[in-house]
Amino acid sequence: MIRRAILSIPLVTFALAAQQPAFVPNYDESKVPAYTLPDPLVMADGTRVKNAGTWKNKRRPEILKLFETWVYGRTPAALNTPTYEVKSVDPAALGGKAIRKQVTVHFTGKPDGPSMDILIYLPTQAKGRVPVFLGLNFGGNHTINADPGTLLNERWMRANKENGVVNHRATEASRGTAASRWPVEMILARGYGLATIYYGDIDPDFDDGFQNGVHPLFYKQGQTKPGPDEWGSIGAWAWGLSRALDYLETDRAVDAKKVFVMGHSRLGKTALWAGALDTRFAMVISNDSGCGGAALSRRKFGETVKRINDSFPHWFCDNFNKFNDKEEDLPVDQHMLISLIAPRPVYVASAQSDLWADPRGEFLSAKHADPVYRLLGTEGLPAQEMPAVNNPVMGTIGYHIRTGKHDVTDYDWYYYMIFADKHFRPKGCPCTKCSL
Ligand code: GTR
Repeated sequence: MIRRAILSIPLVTFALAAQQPAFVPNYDESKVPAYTLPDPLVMADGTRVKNAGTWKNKRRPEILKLFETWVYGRTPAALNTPTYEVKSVDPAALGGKAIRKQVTVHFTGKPDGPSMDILIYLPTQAKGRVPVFLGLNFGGNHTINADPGTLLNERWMRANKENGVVNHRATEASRGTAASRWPVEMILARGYGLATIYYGDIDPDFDDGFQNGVHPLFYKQGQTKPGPDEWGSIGAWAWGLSRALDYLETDRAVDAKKVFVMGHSRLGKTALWAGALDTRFAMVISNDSGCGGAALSRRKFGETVKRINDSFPHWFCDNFNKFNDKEEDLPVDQHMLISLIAPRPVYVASAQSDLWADPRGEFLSAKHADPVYRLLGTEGLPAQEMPAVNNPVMGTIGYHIRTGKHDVTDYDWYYYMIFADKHFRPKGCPCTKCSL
């Protein structure tokens, strides 16, 4: 008996190991498999898309449906009952540089129902309606700047001792801990506004079977979780961005036709999906969004579809699991996500040591979306090859790879604003700082 028991231990261990071998990311370009990308300009029935009308009325809806069904899940429409509660307005925040507004969106109109808090900074020196960068943040609105007037988020946070999160709740020590990613003063000085929301207000970022966050608001009678082709957390976060835009459209100080949705990493994936779903976003910025964001899935470089689905089962729709280790069977790849943003300006940024997010795969997505941008009469991406490090390229698609790690830096923001200037700054603007 004893002998059998001893013998069986390594067998069990082996069986477990065989089930779930440790994931070893591929970082070797020569081991990227040969792959063929689906052509964004060829319909599912083989017809070639030759004009903007066919793109807009046929192919674009077809691609959007494929992403909804197989990748991010279907996103419900807005509820028609939201209310906006302006919690505070300070006309002279940040030493007089900013008007700071804090607005709570009550999704169902009920003051005790699900809600999100938008923090908005607008430059005090602005003459008319202000173009605004809109992005979700990871740690609460109070983390983006040390501003003592910002409301401290009271919701669940990821454990993070360094950032002053205790028992999954923010403390005063959390203020300003993400300031390096949000150069508020620099944004204001260039005439732009910034609006931001804690992503956990919309859906807390852990797998609880979709009982918290906004998903249950949409369950049909008897439904307890989203169906295989219904939205996961990325879908919910993107939905929240659109609800923020609904509010911004009502704010007379904001130029709602110039709202630029921006996000980093998982929130970069979210920004791209939000920009694809909601054409009111005038410009989209993906910062180091990687797998399930800008990076091509078929390259299997760094993080892969299986790995992301295993680590974060709540981010995508359940159908996406069908492509674990079978990226070549996907009816789409991520260049088609970027093409859904066309002809609106889109900027994809990578970081040199962020191999997990596959910088080359992010560039190639931008490049393979170029034919759609050109068909729609825009400049597309003016680069055949991946540009050198710290050499941004900018057409209607922009791309850069900077030195450094997975992060958002002043360098990234500096070029996002140059890109915004290029596309949205009125001609003859007296500002000399922003001319290319
Ligand atoms: C990683 C994940 C990436 C990226 C990143 C982040 O753990 O593998 O896809 O989203 O998290 O959002 O910080």
